[in-house]
Amino acid sequence: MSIELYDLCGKDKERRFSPYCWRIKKALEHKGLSYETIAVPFTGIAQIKGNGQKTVPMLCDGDTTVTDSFRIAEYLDETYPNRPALFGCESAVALSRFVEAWTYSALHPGIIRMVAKDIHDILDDKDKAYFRASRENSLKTTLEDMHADRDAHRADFQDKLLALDMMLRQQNFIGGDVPNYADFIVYGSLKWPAECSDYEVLPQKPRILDWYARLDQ
Ligand SMILES: N[C@@H](CCC(=O)N[C@@H](CS)C(=O)NCC(=O)O)C(=O)O
Repeated sequence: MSIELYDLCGKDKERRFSPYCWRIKKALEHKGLSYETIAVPFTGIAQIKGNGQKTVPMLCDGDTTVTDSFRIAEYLDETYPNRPALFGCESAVALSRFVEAWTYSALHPGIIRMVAKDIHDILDDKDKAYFRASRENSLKTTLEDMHADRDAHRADFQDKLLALDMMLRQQNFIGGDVPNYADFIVYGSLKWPAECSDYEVLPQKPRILDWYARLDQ
């Protein structure tokens, strides 16, 4: 039985925009594992297998169910050690945890403010109501106000990518010569706005654009 991945979707079930789910889709492809995705809207997550799940991705591999993207990546390396590594050693796991925390704290605040209104607009009516209420409550502003300020949010966000640009002067991937899970973390978060919005968030910096294009295949 092939691996199943529960993947967030919009009103159009082919619209897949979750940064955490993209990390795992890249991880599965890197390991050469075949999988199928099951589309789930925000308000369907709690009903997955009737277990009150709070977030996606959720991966089912035979009788094993794993949640949380980082934990899923660790599971894939532990379970399929003879396939290309996502980490390869304990220090890569530890460094990837830093990359996960940096991505969440430095990149996600800008991304959500640039595209929250666009995410809302691609959801079905039930998800729209849930998304507006939950995000306006957590971000303490309206979707429309964030949208109106998005050029300013983009300038701040692009400044945060300087570290990636500087690193790419030395090497092709965060993983070195080949990508590892840390690349998929950052890539997944940049794929998020690309899949839910037409707004161009990436800076016109060739090293970053080339790195993204190498991963976006
Ligand atoms: N730490 C979790 C975070 C997953 C997460 O936040 N997923 C979002 C989708 S991008 C979600 O399911 N949100 C549910 C909600 O907002 O109700 C992971 O790495 O898997």
